[in-house]
Amino acid sequence: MESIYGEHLPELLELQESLMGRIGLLRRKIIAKDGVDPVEHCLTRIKTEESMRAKCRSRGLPETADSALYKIYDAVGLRIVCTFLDDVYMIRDYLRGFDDLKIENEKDYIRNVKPNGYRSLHLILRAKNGFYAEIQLRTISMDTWAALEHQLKYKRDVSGNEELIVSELKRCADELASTDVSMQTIRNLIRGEI
Ligand code: 0O2
Repeated sequence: MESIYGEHLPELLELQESLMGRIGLLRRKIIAKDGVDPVEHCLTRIKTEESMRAKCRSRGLPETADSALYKIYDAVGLRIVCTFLDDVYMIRDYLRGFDDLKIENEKDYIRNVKPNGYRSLHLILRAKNGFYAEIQLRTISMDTWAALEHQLKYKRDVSGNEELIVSELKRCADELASTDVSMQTIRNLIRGEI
């Protein structure tokens, strides 16, 4: 079967590489300025064929390159895991300043937490070549929660305990979020910023 990305996979790979390069340069610039790296780690992926086709179906879109490239915006994905809460917004502000990239949409699930407790800042970028990429920015705590929750979602046979599991996951997310705020406060105190 032909790839859902048609002949455009090399361009997606190019966009992915260029964004990772930009993030690398940005980190070096911030380290030179502030002496610390605001990014704990950064991951990237091209959405798999299977996952992209499933997303098209779930959106009622035909499984075509047009859907995958122009109707769904996360064929190229980057996840930037930051050390502190403020760093998430600092990186976002730097990204806003990249003049060859347009931020088409921003979803702030940190300020508007998802009902299950998911937190992250999602940016949809559009590159000059017309292709989109999704950048997820989050703290280490948010990333830990999302990774564990993602794994648990695939565990079946929770019959009878569903409500408890959902509320416990939400509680863990909120506790981690409160730790993020405390850690940020400690850093501000150390830096003499408060
Ligand atoms: P994958 O494998 O991570 O790519 P969008 O499709 O992004 O334009 P949508 O569908 O409203 O818009 O998505 P949303 O809610 O903005 O975020 C989509 C991505 O965020 C997901 O990608 C996950 O990576 C992450 N995400 C969102 N909600 C949750 C959640 O409750 N738990 C976890 N663990 N991750 C979440 P995909 O497409 O699901 O898959």
